[in-house]
Amino acid sequence: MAAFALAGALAAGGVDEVFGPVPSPRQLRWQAHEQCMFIHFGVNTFTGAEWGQGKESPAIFDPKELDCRQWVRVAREAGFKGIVITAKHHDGFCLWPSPLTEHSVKAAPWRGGSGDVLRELSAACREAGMGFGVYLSPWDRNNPKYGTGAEYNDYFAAQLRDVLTNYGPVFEVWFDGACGEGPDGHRQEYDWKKFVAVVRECQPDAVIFSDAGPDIRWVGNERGIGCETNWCRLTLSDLFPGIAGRNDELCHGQCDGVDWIQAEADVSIRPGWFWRESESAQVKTPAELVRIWIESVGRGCNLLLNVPVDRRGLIGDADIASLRGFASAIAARTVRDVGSDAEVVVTATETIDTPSTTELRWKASVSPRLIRLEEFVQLGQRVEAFRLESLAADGSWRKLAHATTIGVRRILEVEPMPTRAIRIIVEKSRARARLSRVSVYE
Ligand code: FUL
Repeated sequence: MAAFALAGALAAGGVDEVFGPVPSPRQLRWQAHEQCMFIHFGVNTFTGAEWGQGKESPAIFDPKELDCRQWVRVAREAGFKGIVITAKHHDGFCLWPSPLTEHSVKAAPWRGGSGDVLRELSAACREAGMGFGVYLSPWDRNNPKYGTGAEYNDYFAAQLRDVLTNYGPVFEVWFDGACGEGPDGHRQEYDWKKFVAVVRECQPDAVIFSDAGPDIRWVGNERGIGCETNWCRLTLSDLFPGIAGRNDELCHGQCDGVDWIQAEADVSIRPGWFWRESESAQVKTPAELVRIWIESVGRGCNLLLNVPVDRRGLIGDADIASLRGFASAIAARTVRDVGSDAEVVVTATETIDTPSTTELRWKASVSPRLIRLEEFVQLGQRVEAFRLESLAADGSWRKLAHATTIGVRRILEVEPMPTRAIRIIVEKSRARARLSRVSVYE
């Protein structure tokens, strides 16, 4: 990694000021995870449904071989830094023995009714230094209070408190915006302010995900794809979780948004979110996962890849094989960063109208294949357009790539071509460009 530019640019441009919103310490910590694993698991695993009705009998939940350490091992080998589990999906079945409902593992045959998936998973995560996160669906098709307004909101807040105070540190709380009708046809108005306050009080370091923050936003699609132009900015007062018809904005961000909100790109390794036998032949291939990685992590999102656990309580062989292929393909692409061998020349500019150029020069020729850029986002996201060029044998500069935003990170695949120099030309920036990393992989 060439972590040069900030110092170089500061020297050339003097002390810089913050431009627009910047990430909080908890957002920065989360950003560094880059990729995490999602796990959908619950009664749907045993019925084959994607959305349970809330009437499923807990008697069906019996994952006889459940082993959370296996999940964590698979996640770690694939390069994930955290796991987010569906503690409760829309059907209301709780994977922990919630004292607030009978619709939980308490009523299941698994471990004689004394099992607790959150306990086992949080312990396995802690043991391996893996982040532990929870998805808790506010939509609850089982609970009779759902649709009553304040009464249900108090119930959900208490359930949240239960999950967030009994299982150690939680790195991410995932709120699904889905809001269906209650048993009597009434809709529930969620009290997001209250829910957020509970998270802040019980787990101040956890980031909160929803369609619209307050810490991380949904990327606007369930294909795990970030937008080419991606601003880590939104004006939250203009949005709310579950908002419909704004997916494009969620994908691009709002370039003038007043809050720092990075996108999380979620996608399943299989067609559905929950495991079903019939989809075991449709697990995404390593090549498909690499493409998703380039278009999510490489476009400044964090990736949340769902790997559903099967009826045994294990991650299946097909999913493991694909994840291994994915991890080794990424490792092969990022094995050596020749950026650190380069002499770096930064031509920072005093004004934003003149392009600023960062040139990397090598003594011997290199063949870059993957280039990773990062802005120093602690001072705000700035770059709007840039191009990459490489020095040809005849001394002319050839275009390698042309792109828009950089932000948290930008990974570009380029046609390998031997060269002794490449340069990054920032063509348009909202304030003076500040790169904090340039990695060049052969
Ligand atoms: C959606 C849910 O309705 C799906 O079932 C799934 O959990 C997905 C990640 O979020 O909103």
